[in-house]
Amino acid sequence: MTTKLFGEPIRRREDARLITGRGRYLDDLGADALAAAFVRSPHAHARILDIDVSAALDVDGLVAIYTWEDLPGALAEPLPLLIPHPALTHGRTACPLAREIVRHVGEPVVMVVARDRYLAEDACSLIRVDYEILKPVVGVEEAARAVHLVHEDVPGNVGAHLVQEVPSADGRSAREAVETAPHTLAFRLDVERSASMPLEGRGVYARWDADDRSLRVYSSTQSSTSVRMAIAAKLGLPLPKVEVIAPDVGGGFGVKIVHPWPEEVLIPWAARLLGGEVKWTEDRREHFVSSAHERGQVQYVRVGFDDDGRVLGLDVNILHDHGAYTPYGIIVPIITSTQLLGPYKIGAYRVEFSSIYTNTVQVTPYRGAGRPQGVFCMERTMDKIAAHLGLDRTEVRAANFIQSDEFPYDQGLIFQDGRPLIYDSGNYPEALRMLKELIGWDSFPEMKAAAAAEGRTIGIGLGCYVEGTGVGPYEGGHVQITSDGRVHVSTGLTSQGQGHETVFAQIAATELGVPIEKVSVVTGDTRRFGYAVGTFASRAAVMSGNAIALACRKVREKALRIASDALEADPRDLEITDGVVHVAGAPSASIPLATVAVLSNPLRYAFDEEAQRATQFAGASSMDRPPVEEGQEPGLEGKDYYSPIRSTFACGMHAAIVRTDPLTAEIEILRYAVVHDCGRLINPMIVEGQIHGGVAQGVGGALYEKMVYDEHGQLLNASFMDFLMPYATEVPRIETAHLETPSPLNPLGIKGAGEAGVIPVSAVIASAIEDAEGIPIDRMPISPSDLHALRLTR
Ligand code: MCN
Repeated sequence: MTTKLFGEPIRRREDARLITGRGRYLDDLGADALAAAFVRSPHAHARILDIDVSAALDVDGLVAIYTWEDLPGALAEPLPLLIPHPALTHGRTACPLAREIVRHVGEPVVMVVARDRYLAEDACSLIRVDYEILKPVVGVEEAARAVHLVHEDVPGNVGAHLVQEVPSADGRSAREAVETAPHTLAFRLDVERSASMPLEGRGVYARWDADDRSLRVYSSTQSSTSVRMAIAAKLGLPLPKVEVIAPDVGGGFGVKIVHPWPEEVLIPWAARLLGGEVKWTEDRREHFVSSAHERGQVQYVRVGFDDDGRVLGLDVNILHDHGAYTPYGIIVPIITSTQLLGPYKIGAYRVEFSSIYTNTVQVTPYRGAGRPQGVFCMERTMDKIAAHLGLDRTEVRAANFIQSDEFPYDQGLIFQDGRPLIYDSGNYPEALRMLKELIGWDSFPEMKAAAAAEGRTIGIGLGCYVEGTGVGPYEGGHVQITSDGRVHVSTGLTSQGQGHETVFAQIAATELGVPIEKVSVVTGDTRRFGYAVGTFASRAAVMSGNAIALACRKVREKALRIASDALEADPRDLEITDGVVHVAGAPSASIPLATVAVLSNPLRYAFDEEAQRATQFAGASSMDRPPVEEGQEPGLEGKDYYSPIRSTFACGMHAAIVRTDPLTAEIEILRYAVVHDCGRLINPMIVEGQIHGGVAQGVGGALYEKMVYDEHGQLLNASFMDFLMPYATEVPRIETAHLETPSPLNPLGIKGAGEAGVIPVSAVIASAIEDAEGIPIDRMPISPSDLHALRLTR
């Protein structure tokens, strides 16, 4: 490998297109398609008595109106429950259109198709649905009391209940260890509901080809392959007759993962039924009330520790608010409960969670997926131990760290993929040392004193986490070199702004020894790559990155074999530089990869210069067509898959300095520092961008974002006027340092980075506010009025 691009901070190749308005998003497509709109439930819990569409039938331009009764066969069934789990004894999913009962505001009840969206919305407004209002269940603790039920057949509103227990080395249970420890603390932590809020909402555009009896579907999705499988299954079409393409996607952050959304099966169905094109683009209110939320957990903690702050026993009980349905099973609380321990080795651990139904929109994974709640729990615990013992907060963490010679480290828990949770590599003491230096931890007391002398209140805080990334089961890569010397890379997972066009090209260019300008990358298009899982769980770099590298290695080997015949040299003596294969040390004995690509195909016509040149090397006319050797395939292309034995664990540590206003209780982040370890970096600039974006989202979760429901299950702040998100003005400059402990689990030594930034932010900001104010901060987000109220209790 002579063209080194892996590890270089090169600029994102996709940005010129995306920031100059040349991106092609879902709503840029299908200008002539019929438009769909939905009548959605205005009630949190109600029985549908009657649907009267008669007034809507007079709308000029109306094409069709569908209710649940119109849905045929499998389409009328509840949508699939994607990740079953033995603890999920009462998993529930919704039908694409509501059947009899609605269980949250925003649940789709009627689909209308019309000539354009305005007419479709007009028709929606004329449809009368008679409801019998049922008692709504709102608030997870209220739901757990089970005075009323969300699903009549789910006792106690409990969808799942799980206990995992890891005893101490001497066989004591966590509860015993807590009770017998020299010091014990008990407290309750509350993390509010929030949501991923991509700037582009969801959307689907489907085209039925009556001649070919096939569907082409565009969806703003994080997994085109699973949307394709769902459409084929629900519509009874053979898989090859369905193509799904993810165009440019304006953010996903989890909400567009693999679950087939109702609209993703209804719109293609309507397109086939109507024999044409149908499109639906989600509006912002729909996104608030009909897509999905996350976070939303109440956590009760009991901890026992010794005089040095070492945790001897930790007992955590989690109430997880699942909303009305569980399409992903218990993935979020299981991630919280198994990743909560972070970089620490704890004497004995017991975690119990109950997944509780409420009459609110369903909960599905949002960037970080349960980890921000877990880290909030663990890091608040560390700070409380430090405060109780009068120790420095970094000392308590250091006392509990897994050491770098203890890997692989088995936490004794079962991870979300059903396999043992084993950390592969890391260096937590070094990460903390780097963080303390970056933020100036040791000199902060003088800074604080100086600020106090000027009447300013400042505080410093930190938070540490470990994140399982790169989950399986597999991802693939396909690489083809064409006779113009260009390299075409495709992988089935999709992109929502992570920079995949750049990093995958960096990997291919490095592996094949070609200039990056020659490499093009396609993602999320089932025409190019049919088998794939999707982009979530910070898995693209690990999964597709390694698959592409493996595919490139196959192609490289083939190229060297063909070139060695042409150059009459041993393949082991060959190198590829700038797209030319040459004998090491003898650059004149060379053959361009473009020519090798022509030679790889016995069917050669002298269409171009490269083909003519190839005949010189082949020593025969272009009409001479030797047979393809046994075991070989024509063409210079290769495909490979990567399937890990288990996840690889990234780590990070963040610190912040905040100022709190003595009068207004306004909270300002003065500095924010990150030390991050995602193994070998493919592109440090992209990783920093990912971390910065994640921290910005984390600042939202720490200070602003919160879904406010009233007792009727109405979401009171379902617009960007009322749901606060941080702007550039609220996000501080983020100082970042990288630590690279390669993963021993995959050929490229990489770990994921896409979610990292968001994970500890609430814990870090809480730690800093607590330091500034001297008041325990046990809930997130915290607004100036919350802080003011807390001050009054002091
Ligand atoms: N990378 C790298 N070196 C590493 C690890 C990662 O250069 N050692 C690069 C990757 O090549 C990729 C980026 O960093 O370009 C993120 O990589 P990875 O951690 O594999 O995460 P994914 O690509 O799988 O992205 C998913 C992740 C998740 S789970 C959410 S949620 C999220 C996120 O990425 N949603 C995003 N980042 C997002 N960024 C944008 N702009 N939009 C979203 O919706």
